[in-house]
Formats: sequence, C-alpha cells, structure tokens
Amino acid sequence: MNKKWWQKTVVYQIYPRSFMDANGDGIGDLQGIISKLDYLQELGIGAIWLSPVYQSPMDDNGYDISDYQAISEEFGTMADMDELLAEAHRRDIEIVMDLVVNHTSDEHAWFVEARQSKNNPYRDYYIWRDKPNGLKSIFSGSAWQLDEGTGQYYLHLFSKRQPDLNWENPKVHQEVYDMMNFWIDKGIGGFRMDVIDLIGKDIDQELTGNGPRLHEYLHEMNRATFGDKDLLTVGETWGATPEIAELYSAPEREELSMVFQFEHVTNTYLDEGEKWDKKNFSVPLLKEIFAKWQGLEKGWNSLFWNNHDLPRIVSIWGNDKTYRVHSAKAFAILLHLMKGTPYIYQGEELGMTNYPFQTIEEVNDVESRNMRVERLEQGYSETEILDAIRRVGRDNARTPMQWNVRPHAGFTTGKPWLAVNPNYQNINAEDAINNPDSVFNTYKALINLRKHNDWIIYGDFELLNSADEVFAYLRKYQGKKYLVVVNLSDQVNPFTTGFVPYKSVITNDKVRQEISQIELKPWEAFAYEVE
Ligand code: TEU
Ligand code: CA
Repeated sequence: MNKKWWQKTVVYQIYPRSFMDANGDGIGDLQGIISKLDYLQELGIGAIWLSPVYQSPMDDNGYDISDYQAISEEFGTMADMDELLAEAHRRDIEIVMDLVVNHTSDEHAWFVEARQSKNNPYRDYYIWRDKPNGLKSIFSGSAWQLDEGTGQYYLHLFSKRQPDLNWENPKVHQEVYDMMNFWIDKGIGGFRMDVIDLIGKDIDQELTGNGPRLHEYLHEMNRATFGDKDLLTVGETWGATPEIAELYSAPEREELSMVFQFEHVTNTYLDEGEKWDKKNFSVPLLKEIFAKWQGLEKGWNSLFWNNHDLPRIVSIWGNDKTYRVHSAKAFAILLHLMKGTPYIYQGEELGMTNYPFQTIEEVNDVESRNMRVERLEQGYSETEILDAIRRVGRDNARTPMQWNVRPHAGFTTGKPWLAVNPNYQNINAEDAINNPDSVFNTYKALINLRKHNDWIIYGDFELLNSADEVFAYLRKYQGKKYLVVVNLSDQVNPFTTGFVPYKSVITNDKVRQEISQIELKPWEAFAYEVE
C-alpha cells in the first residue's frame, strides 16, 4: 500500500473569523491563529484546514473571494500569512488552504470586467443567459440574477454576490491553476476544495452536481498543479457515493487524495432540499452508511462530524445537557478509530454546543437569513424559523472559540462579531486542558493513539451485530483484533460478545474486566484489543 502522510494525520479546521482575535476588533485573525499554535500542537494535530482568509467583501464570510492572492484586511496581511506558514511548519503542522473556485465574489476584478459589456474579454469567465431556467440557488430562490447593465442573467448557485465561474472556458482553468501554483510555491500542505463537485455542471440540462466533465477537469488540475507534490487534497462533494468517491480518490486516476462525503449527514438530519425540516437521528442508518463507506477499496475516506456549515455534534445527535461530556467523547471514539483521515472542527474538541438563538438579529449567516425571508413568504412562523436555525443553522458552528473564563471567553478584548455561547464559563479550553477527564483530553489521546497504532490507519473494518442504538465494530490488523463499542443513547443498552478484553485502548468510563454480556451505560464508549 502506498502510505502517505495525509493518511496518518489528523486535520483541524479553523474558521478564522471565530478562532482568535489578536487586535481587539472582534474578528478572529491570522495573528490570533499564530498565538494558538501551541494549543494545537498540544492537541497533536498534523494539519490545519484554514477556511478562506482571502480578500473578500464577506457576504458569505470569505467564501466569496475578490482576490485569491491577497489576504483580507480583517484577517491580516500576506506577511502574517507567511508567518503563519513558518510558525506552523516549526511545529510540524501543515496548512491546507480552502480553494473556492466554483464561484468568485461579485467584487472580483473578473466579474467587475465581465459585467461591463457582452463583448468584454472577461464576459466568458462567468455564465450568462438571456432567460433564467429552473435552477435554484442553494441559498434560496432562483439561481439567476438579472444584470441590469447588460440585460442578461448570470448564474449564482449560492448568494447573488457569488457568481459562478464558467468552467467551460479554458482560460478560467489556467487562471485557477496559476493561482494554485502561487500558493503551492508558498509551501502550503494542500487544498480543501469547496463544492468541487459543481464545477463540471451542465447548466442547460439543469444538472449541477457530478456533471459530465467534472473528472476530466480534476485530472487536468492535478496534472497542472499539485500532482507531483506530496499534498493533501480533499474535495467537498455533497453528492458522493462510495462509487463516486473512488473516481475522485483512486490514486491511479490522479485526481484528489480524498473527498468529504455527506451521506451520514444528509441521510439522517440534513436531507437535501429540506435541510430546515426536522428529521430524526437513526443509529441503524448511521451504522449502515459508515459500514458501506469503510468498505471503500480504491480510495481513501475522510472522517468528520462537524464543520462550519453544520450544527454541533453534541447538540444534534448527542446530549448537550446531562451527557454532554460523555456523548462528545463517545462520538470522538466512534469516529477516530475508523479508517480514514479524521477532521476536527474548532471547538469540537471541547464539546462546544449549539447556540440558543432567540431572535433573528443574533443570526449573521446568509443561508439562514435567506431561508427566513423565503419561509416567511411561504407562511412559516418566526418561531418555526428560529427553531430550525437553533437546530441546524450554520451560526451554531461559528460562535467564537471558548478559550477561558474571561469576558467573551477570551476570544476578543473587543465586541465579538457573533455572540459567544453563554456556556463558556463551563466549556472552555483552559479548563479542558487542565482536566484529565475533559473532552479535550480524549481527543488528544485519540490523536496520539493514531500516531502509534497502525491498525487504526490500515486495519480492516467489520461492523458487528448489536442492539439498534449500539455501534460496535472490529478492526483487524496483522493477526490482531480491536473491538470498538459505543452506546449512542441516553438509555442503558445490552451488549453481548464472544470476545475477551485483553488490553484497554480507550474508554469514556471505567475500564471493564469482562465484556461478554454487559449493560452499556448511556453514551458509554470503549475500545479493547480482544482475543
Ligand atoms: O458549502 C457548500 C454547501 O453546499 C453548503 O452551503 C451547504 O449546502 C449548506 O451550508 C448546508 O447547510 C460550501 C462552504 O462550506 C460554505 O460555507 C459556503 O457557503 C458554500 O460552499 C459556498 O461557497
Ligand atoms: Ca481581529
């Protein structure tokens, strides 16, 4: 097997706006990140996925880029970026940049030019039609916006300030590859590719995800940029099945290292098109989905519960009240002992929770705000809308990191751009580091285990039969067996097995001497080497 650094590492995602504010303006920044690198080194991660820090009018908090080769003033300067790279490398941490090339900002020079006239040389960098078709924006409403000046409509699959680039134009490819090589030359560790499954779209067929030319483009990108470098590349692919994931990540296809698949998210609570409607968490379905993905043969998995678009795992599937610590650790143990590269989203290692939004004024996110306008028109009540935002709104993940018990959780000395969760007195990094029983120390232990145990990286995966709410699996490697058992429930659940525990790997409870016939406590999770 072809062993790569990115198969052995654990990646930590930073949402810069909300991580650490060094200059007191209430917005997280690059110097803030640099000041917390020691914290990340202590946690043990090997790479940071940095959400966008490029120049941007911040309509979608940086996912609307107006200059790919400049740093947003809010976040710092290119000198700060170079310093971050150097300081991270000094601690053996790679920096993986966010590559957002399905669309730009409407303030990007290419779009400013493109909308000047129908025959502007940049017109073809974007997608124009005389009449809209039925395509919908992922952020509500039509995906077409009339450009008054030239009388045509441009496509925007996200906000109207995020016009889609025209990937049918080879000049766009070259611009993107040049920009990628600029960052590669700076020494970055790779790219996380935003909604990359949309770039091969067939607009007139109203086909957006997994379009006909997608893999041709990615292969070309690989050859023109990172292909001969040892970089981590991960595509955000909402529509990927294991078959599709192999197209992206089978090494001989020369595309990406891995993709983020979302089946475990969409099938259980965030069904496409109806994200805002309540769906129940089904553990049997979760088991089925993971067992299927763990069987991926020709590619490589990424493993995650959270990112900046998703609700906090302890709140959506765990129990963020009575069993917050136990359930946060249970999800960590369940995921980090599977096969694939784990990603931790900032604050997940503290067991941070969703935010108790009371009014729409507290909400910043463009997706949530657009949804509200649309749903009010459709007759939903303000209460129903806020319920949905509290459950799955993106700002739940975006409230500032909780560092300590000082005002605003030590995130800023100013006024934070988004309110800090009031529970920071109990949930914060400083307390967590010093408490051996904290969620943080379970994450730290899991990351450390991965560094020293190849079975976690390469072992085979086998799902075991168990009670509905119990997730139990076996990893097998070089003649040894490792049993992982997690009770994903507030209830006690039975567990029966023929295995004898030989050596404890990790647990969120007391080490058991015997496991052949036991009652699992609520959210109990453990792993043993077994015979
Ligand atoms: O997300 C893609 C995407 O489809 C999400 O917007 C998703 O549908 C939604 O957030 C689920 O709640 C990526 C980025 O991760 C996201 O932050 C950006 O807003 C989006 O692309 C546009 O760049
Ligand atoms: Ca700042």
